[in-house]
Amino acid sequence: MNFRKVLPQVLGVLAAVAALLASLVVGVANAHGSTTDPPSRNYGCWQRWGSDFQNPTMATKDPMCWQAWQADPNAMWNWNGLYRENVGGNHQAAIPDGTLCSGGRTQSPRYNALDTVGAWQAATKSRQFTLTVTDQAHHGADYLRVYITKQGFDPTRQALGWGNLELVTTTGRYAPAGTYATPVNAGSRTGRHVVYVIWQASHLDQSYYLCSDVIFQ
Ligand SMILES: [Cu+2]
Repeated sequence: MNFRKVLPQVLGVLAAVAALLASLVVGVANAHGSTTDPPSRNYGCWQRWGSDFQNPTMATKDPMCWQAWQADPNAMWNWNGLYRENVGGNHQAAIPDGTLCSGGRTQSPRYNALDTVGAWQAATKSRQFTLTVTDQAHHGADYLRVYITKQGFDPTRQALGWGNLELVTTTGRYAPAGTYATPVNAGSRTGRHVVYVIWQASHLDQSYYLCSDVIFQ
């Protein structure tokens, strides 16, 4: 066999294999999604510290992210994977009080530290804002359900339960796309709150449970 003659074909096959592997890696890394504005707890920690997660100053600058990274870095690397399957729409039955931000400790212990009570870094928002869920996998949405904590609830001192939330927005369906945005009206709320989003994906019964910390001006 003349190696020089087959070399271009060998290189062609290698390039095809490399492209296939790259697409598989991207496919895994880009599966699913989260609330990206205002950022969910683990998405925010990934945004702020993903490229600097071993920096010891995180412990004092951003202590809630620090404890989450210590507990399980995969909660941040997999910021898009906080979901349950086959809940059948019975979200409150599937998610006990005190575990709302980990989706009822889904894939435990990966996301458990997202339930930790404390002063998570919060995004400043006006009371009428646009909420965006990023769907890297283009699953579509049967609906987004947006709750906000009642005025007076203090997420820095109290564990979050269903009784602390008020439903403020339920959307219709979204065709598969990269992002789904909805206007949200927080009414007369002021100060620190948690925005809680249920994203019911459309490709199968897969529901996402997402806590975002905000401060309303
Ligand atoms: Cu998914």
